[in-house]
Amino acid sequence: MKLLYQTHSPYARKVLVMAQETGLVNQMEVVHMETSPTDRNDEVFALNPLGKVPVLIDAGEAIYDSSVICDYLDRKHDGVKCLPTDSKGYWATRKLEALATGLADAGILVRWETVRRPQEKRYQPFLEGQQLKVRETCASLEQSLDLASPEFRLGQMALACTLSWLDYVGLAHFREDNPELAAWLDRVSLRPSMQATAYSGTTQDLGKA
Ligand SMILES: N[C@@H](CCC(=O)N[C@@H](CS)C(=O)NCC(=O)O)C(=O)O
Repeated sequence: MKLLYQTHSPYARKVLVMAQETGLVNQMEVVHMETSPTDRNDEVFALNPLGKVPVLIDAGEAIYDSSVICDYLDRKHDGVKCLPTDSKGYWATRKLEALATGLADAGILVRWETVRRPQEKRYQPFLEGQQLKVRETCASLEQSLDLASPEFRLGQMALACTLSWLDYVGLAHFREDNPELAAWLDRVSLRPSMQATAYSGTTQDLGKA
């Protein structure tokens, strides 16, 4: 299998953390790809018409997005499933993953309205709307997540990748308001799967390369 990856993507890291946790990483070639909506990557577009990574190539087929890849990979190993098989566990995991992915989406939009978009094109109400989503989601997780649980399934993997990405890009203020969540992140960040997939690099938008 080949994974088109990006070293600073929370979505791509979620897939690689899962591959590490399940041992599937040993069957995978991981290739870094730079992507940005302002800078077309032909190699990625040839496989995913959305032009986004991660993309998994297996048996000649391209699979995307990160959530679908994780589901696909979970059917390819015999260890503890990252998506629980019981209904209650499955839906709780899916919901947490969706929240974590949405949190990454909002964080990326915050970056567009701050550092990525040219200053004169930034829109303050939109920025504030995305910042509100980040704040509300972190506050909700601080209250609702079972932070003492040792469980580390797809939902927790996605959340760890998103929160550590917020740290990585300088949006770490969620830590002040949500100390339990921050402590949880620090704890799960010690896992070998997280240590092996630390972020590096930065997105190259048009005109910023
Ligand atoms: N929903 C997608 C999001 C993937 C995504 O946005 N990837 C970014 C890298 S962090 C990307 O490739 N962006 C390029 C673009 O938006 O054109 C997933 O979960 O895989």
